Amino acid sequence: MSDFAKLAEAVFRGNAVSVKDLTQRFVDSGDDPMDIISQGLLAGMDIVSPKFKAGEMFVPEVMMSAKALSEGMKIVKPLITDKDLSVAKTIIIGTVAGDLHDIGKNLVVMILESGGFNVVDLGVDVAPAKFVAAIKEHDAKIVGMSALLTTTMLNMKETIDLINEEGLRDQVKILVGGAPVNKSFADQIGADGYCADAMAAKEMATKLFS
Ligand code: B12
Repeated sequence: MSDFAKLAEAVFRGNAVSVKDLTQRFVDSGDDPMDIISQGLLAGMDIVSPKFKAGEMFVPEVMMSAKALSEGMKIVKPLITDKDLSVAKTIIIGTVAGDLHDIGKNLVVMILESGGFNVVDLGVDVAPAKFVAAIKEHDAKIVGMSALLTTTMLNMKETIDLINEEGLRDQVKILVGGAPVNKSFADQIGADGYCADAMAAKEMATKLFS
């Protein structure tokens, strides 16, 4: 097994200690940070994605892989120059106003980051005005909203309405997710897409940016 394959394997296994150790070793021996990311860290998530989709891996295991990956990313990210991380790939994400659930949203954040996106996480209980301010500040092209309550999912519409009022709707694609949300609700409120899970979010974001 090549050394990068060992790193990928450690990500897949969710072994954060090993990921940190191997990543640091690659950095110390002068490997290109982008190679460490693409051939090691992201390659590990590429093993995870189809297994999760096929029901061979479950949420806690995926979270361990994503956490292990983020430990490696912490080491290499400061070494990446602006030319490597395109600002055009910025995604704003948050759990909508009144809602404090963030486990699923955090998983989406980790998986999107593993896909090389620059994710600005606004946290939980995010008011429509805060989404709007963040779109303007970061010149984001995608906004992701999460809601776990049937009451707060209505705040997705409030947020989209404000994005419209502020004249920003043509600039951004809007993705929604969370247990009570579905495709028909997404269509009803004027979102661009609904994703059932974090892997689908990564696939859709990749498609929207390409
Ligand atoms: C954990 C949990 C909590 C924790 C939250 C901790 C945290 N930090 O998130 C705590 C204890 C705080 C909590 C509180 C409450 N909860 Co709660 N909670 C849950 C529970 C058990 C699990 C949710 C979860 O994390 N799922 C796992 C994640 C991985 O799945 P997920 O969130 O769906 O995310 C995936 C996808 O949906 C998608 N996705 C998610 N977000 C996004 C965003 C985008 C952009 C995209 C593309 C995709 C995407 O990708 C994710 C990963 O694959 C659910 C029950 C359930 N089975 O859903 C109830 C549940 C959501 N809670 C419920 C309720 C009622 C409450 C409370 C009102 C309880 C109370 N009386 O206080 C409060 C509300 C607090 C508030 N204001 O938000 C109800 C909601 C009922 C309803 N119809 O609205 C549920 C369904 C439980 C139930 N059966 O009654 N809760």
